[in-house]
Amino acid sequence: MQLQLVRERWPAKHPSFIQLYSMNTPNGIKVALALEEMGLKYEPHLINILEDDQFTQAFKVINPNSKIPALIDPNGPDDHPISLMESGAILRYLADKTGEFTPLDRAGRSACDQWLFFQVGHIGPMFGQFGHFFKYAVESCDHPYPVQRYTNETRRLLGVLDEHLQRHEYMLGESYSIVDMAIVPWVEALTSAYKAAEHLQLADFTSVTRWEAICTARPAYQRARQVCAL
Ligand SMILES: N[C@@H](CCC(=O)N[C@@H](CS)C(=O)NCC(=O)O)C(=O)O
Repeated sequence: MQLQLVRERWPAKHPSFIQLYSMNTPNGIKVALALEEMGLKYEPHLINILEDDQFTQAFKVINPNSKIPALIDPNGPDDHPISLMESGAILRYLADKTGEFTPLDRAGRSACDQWLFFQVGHIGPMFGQFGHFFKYAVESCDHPYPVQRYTNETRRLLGVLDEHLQRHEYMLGESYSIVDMAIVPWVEALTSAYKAAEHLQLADFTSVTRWEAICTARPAYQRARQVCAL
């Protein structure tokens, strides 16, 4: 079976645990955070994307798109193992598995998924491109346009979050959920990884700042940041 290739490349000490293949980037932290918050037993394996581990044949078995994070749950639906890619889909899977950090009624679940898709479709790609051009591609691109474009888009999205969080304690209202878990590592990265707080004038977004402080103070968040660290 194909999964055998993955298990041979990254042997499990605890084969009955969920196997996480990741690195502590914002998308990686999201899934480690959900596993920590939900108290699920899991075993992390570092996929070093700086050394191209994501392009190996073994990793492509669990993500043909060669991106972290991915996981294998040996105790998936109907007692079969399941492997999953895409952090949003993984958060949804884990929330469904545990019944935690997600509304269970249909309307609430749809509201949850709309913000989850918003994170995966907008926040991740735009903040990621912003970080790429603002910090990592400074040497290879000296044209001002990409930084301008992604600065504008990042600030626009922060404005969407800020307006929402002026009226809600957390993204889904009173309860911390997988939506907060999906978004907060990206917001934190603007300061910690990209060192762009001043450039983006993050202090303007007072409700985002309030919410970020509450989310990042959670002990699970502090633990998740260290999972699959280099
Ligand atoms: N939509 C994907 C994005 C995953 C993604 O972009 N992961 C980055 C790290 S944050 C990655 O693996 N980069 C390696 C590469 O691009 O080669 C998800 O949400 O899981």
